[in-house]
Amino acid sequence: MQGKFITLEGLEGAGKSTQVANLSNYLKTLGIEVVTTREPGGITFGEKIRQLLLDPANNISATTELLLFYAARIEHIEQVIKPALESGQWVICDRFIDSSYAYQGGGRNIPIKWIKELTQLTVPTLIPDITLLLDITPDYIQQRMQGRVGDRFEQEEVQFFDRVRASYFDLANQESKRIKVIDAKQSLDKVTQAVIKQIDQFIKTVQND
Ligand code: T5A
Repeated sequence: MQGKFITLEGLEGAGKSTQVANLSNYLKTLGIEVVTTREPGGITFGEKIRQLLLDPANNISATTELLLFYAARIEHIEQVIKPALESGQWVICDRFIDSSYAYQGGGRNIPIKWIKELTQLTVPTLIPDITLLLDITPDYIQQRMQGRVGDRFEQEEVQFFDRVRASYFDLANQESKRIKVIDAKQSLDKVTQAVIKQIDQFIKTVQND
């Protein structure tokens, strides 16, 4: 049986990594085999590209940034995501293609149609089965990131994150069946409950298919 592909999206500090871990533990209690991974990254090659992309010392164009995300993504899909799904495991990925639409499209103003074309060209067939969009407003970023040195994205101005957030909402409106918005400004416990509720509903639909 083909596994299921779950992605988590949202602004910096929305709680994605925390919820990836919580959700993985939850699915394991249901007897589901889970692989957790992240973008950019997931494999050594991707983690090296991640370092390049996040290093504030690297002054690169929006196009270079976009192409680097896709270079990392192509290998990540081929080496990690597809093999896991084909072997029946469920994959939980911290960020995926929606991040490119939101950050490079919304944040950096790269035309969405270019990103769509690049996606068609490079990774045409892999769409998440469900995406949880953990929504916070940009003023939460600082609060959640206290004590951390900001990476190249975290040093962006608030307007950048406003555009990213708006772009995420556009995606959620266009694909309301796949993308479920969760209010991530709530307490950690409440967000965890909301995540599990969405996944329980998703599991029911999978069982009914
Ligand atoms: N990017 C990525 C693109 O531009 N295009 C792309 O195509 C892709 C794939 C990746 C960067 O790359 C960009 C986007 C990003 O800028 P990243 O490190 O993967 O960077 O992403 P971040 O969002 O920066 O990851 P973070 O780890 O910083 O944020 P998380 O995972 O959302 O948040 P988390 O779980 O680490 O939580 C942060 C803190 O908040 C607390 C946690 O305990 C932790 O201390 N917290 C809460 N506190 C109170 N209430 C809650 N509900 C909380 N939830 C978590």
